[in-house]
Amino acid sequence: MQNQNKVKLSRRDFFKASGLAAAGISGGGLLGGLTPARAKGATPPPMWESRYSACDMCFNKCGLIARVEKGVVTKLDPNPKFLKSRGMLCARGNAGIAQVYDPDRLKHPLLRKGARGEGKWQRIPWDEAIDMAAQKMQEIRKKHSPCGHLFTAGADLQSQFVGRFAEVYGSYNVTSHESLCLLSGTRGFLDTFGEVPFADLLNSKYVIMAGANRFEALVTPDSIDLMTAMRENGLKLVVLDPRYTKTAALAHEWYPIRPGTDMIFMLALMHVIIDEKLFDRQWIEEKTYGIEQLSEHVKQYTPQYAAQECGVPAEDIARIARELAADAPRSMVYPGRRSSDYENSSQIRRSFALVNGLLGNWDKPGGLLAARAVGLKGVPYDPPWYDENPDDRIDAHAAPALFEHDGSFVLTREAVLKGEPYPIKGWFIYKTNPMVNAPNRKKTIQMMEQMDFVTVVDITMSDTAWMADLVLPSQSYLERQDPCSGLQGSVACACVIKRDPVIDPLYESRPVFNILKDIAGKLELGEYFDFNIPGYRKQQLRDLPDAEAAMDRDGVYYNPSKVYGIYEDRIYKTTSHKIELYNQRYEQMGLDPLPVYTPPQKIPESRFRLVVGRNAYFTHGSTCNNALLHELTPENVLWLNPDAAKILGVRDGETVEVSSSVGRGEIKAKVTEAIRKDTVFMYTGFGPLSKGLSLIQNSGASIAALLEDQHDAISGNAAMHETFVTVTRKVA
Ligand SMILES: Nc1nc2c(c(=O)[nH]1)N[C@H]1C(S)=C(S)[C@@H](COP(=O)(O)OP(=O)(O)OC[C@H]3O[C@@H](n4cnc5c(=O)[nH]c(N)nc54)[C@H](O)[C@@H]3O)O[C@H]1N2
Ligand SMILES: Nc1nc2c(c(=O)[nH]1)N[C@H]1C(S)=C(S)[C@@H](COP(=O)(O)OP(=O)(O)OC[C@H]3O[C@@H](n4cnc5c(=O)[nH]c(N)nc54)[C@H](O)[C@@H]3O)O[C@H]1N2
Ligand code: SF4
Ligand SMILES: [Mo]
Repeated sequence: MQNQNKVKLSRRDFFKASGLAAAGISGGGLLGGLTPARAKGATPPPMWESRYSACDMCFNKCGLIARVEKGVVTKLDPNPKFLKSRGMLCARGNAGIAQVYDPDRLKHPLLRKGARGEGKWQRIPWDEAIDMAAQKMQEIRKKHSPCGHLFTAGADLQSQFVGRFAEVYGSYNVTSHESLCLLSGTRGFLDTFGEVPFADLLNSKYVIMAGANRFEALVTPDSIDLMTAMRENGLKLVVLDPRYTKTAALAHEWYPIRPGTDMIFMLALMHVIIDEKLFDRQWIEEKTYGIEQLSEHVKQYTPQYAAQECGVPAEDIARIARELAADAPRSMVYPGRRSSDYENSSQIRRSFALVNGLLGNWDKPGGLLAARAVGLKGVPYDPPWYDENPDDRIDAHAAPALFEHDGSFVLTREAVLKGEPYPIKGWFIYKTNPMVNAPNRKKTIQMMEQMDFVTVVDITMSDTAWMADLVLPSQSYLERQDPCSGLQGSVACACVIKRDPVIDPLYESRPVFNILKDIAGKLELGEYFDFNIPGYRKQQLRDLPDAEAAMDRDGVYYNPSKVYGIYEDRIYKTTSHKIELYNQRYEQMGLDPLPVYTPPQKIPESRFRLVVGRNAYFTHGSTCNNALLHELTPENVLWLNPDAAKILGVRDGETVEVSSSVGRGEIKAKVTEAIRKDTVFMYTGFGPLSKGLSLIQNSGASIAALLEDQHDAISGNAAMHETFVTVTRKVA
């Protein structure tokens, strides 16, 4: 990644473009706002205006500057003042224009006419759409109690309003993308450190990256800081991945680990570190709980035993342990992000956390960091109480340590399908696409089919919208006004951003805030939405008097809060108030207080393990149909190792049939050394059901149709790497 160059180029371009370079103005504060004051008659009026916004092509929210000519966005550039992304905008960020002006965008409210999923729609006016949504919600609430309605929202600055609406309407049943994404990792780290850490990659010397792909799955500032530290600070990167990813390609060492065995690798690292006394005794005594139990526990996990299981040679495991310990606390096992992998992912990720806890890679330069103070405030409200409601969420107790606000999508779906412990008959979905991103598409279809009414708010006819009753066109991120959002953690960010419209809204699109406010009004809940976004922001910013002006001037506000040593005067939010090497709460709950390795299920004869992942120029299911990005990834293909291909008689580029216990698909094979013999891989988002995504009709296969819906035993997070598939050559 040529980020340094990119920043310089973009800056130069920006100054050249805006005429500021010629005016001899340089540096700070992006020159006091983006539309510069000019001496009367000195220069012709600008050809375009530059406006701040924040990218929304993925969750990272990188700061951007939109060039607007006659009300049209003609270019998106990075905001050089935005440190979290180090002044970067990735390929997807640049392609935001193609999302806003996508001819496939939803243009007006649509009501289903034919059978569900048949694709027959009737255009209706907004008034009618709002009335209908409100009336259906009222009916469902009366018949089944407020908890008979499910609300689902994805990663967005306005998603908080969906949560607020659900709460005042009275439903506890709220899910999000998070239980398909990171909750098992969150569990593992939260139950060790009492909070979820950020990685100080820029200042680190040694990083083990397992089950993460930071040079393709971009997370800012991590992706850029990792590269900078490798180039400039001598950081050593060790990657464990069954695929030869771009991250693996750039790493100092890559091990094609046997999938599902990372835990024993981590336990063996701890075996060596403890056996050879490579940890800081004072740190362990003062800050951690349970070293005796951990020492006893890891005795059995010798590098030799681990090597047999995970395939990394024993001498390499021992050497990596020594190297990692030698660089501690400026070293880390990187926490990763998506952890929706295995049925024991919470414990796998906890083993990552334990190595860091043992070595003291915490709250100091180059290790894992606590969240920084940003200062943004919540906007409290007092929701009504509904006596008729059941006691709990529909998925309550289906896993021992569910997160209260997100629950588990796969366990919620299971309960909805059974109708137990109570029925759910309404579903409101905003900016997330479970038909594509939840495993086992067949079950999501069944879930849709047994709903009385489904409302989807999206910008395109996603597969989820395709299955709905009412589809409402949303404003894109460049058209809407959003509340403030805080970004905390790492040296680069303790900052606040906001979004203001860069252009007028296209077609009849509306923000979900207005949609919910109007529905709330009809349900006599108007008092809970009796505000506007600027007023809401004022409340969020009540303790940050300088923030609004900084955001207007620079597109971002930074809180100069403490980066390191946050825990010098703070107690850990764990049972022992220390870093829990041994988890007492797990012990009380009957869970393993220390991660116990059990081998992954053996791959049956003639089958492959299917794993998921991404590349740097698409985001899940939401960019496959983007005209600019589609050119780079026009379809998905099945990665297949040459040895496996030979046995199957499959040649590169040939179409194969892939089948699992829940579905099948046809897809071209990509025969490549970049994957283990026992594993196959494909990208997400292709093979859509929706006929409203014109570029990807009949392109590739749906991975959601193939993935089985196992879940992590502790957190209920989806477990997407537990599916075995057969691959057969398609005879023409
Ligand atoms: N370009 C781009 N960037 C993104 C996103 C995007 O869609 N596109 N999405 C964002 C989101 S929401 C998230 S959560 C993050 C996710 O980012 P990451 O946390 O980096 O997750 P993945 O990209 O899924 O990478 C997981 C890797 O684990 C490998 N793997 C599979 N099984 C095993 C195993 O048993 N052990 C080990 N060691 N490795 C295994 C897979 O081959 C894959 O390369 O990316 C974010 N950034
Ligand atoms: N097979 C497989 N499944 C996965 C993953 C994987 O790698 N492989 N990754 C998992 C992870 S880490 C995550 S985070 C989840 C993500 O899962 P999702 O949250 O479903 O993510 P997206 O596919 O980006 O879906 C976003 C939806 O919002 C719509 N949208 C985009 N912009 C706007 C807007 O401005 N307004 C509105 N209203 N809608 C908008 C898009 O059209 C799309 O339908 O998927 C998980 N599932
Ligand atoms: S990483 Fe790329 S797509 Fe994601 S917010 Fe930043 S620029 Fe946008
Ligand atoms: Mo994610």
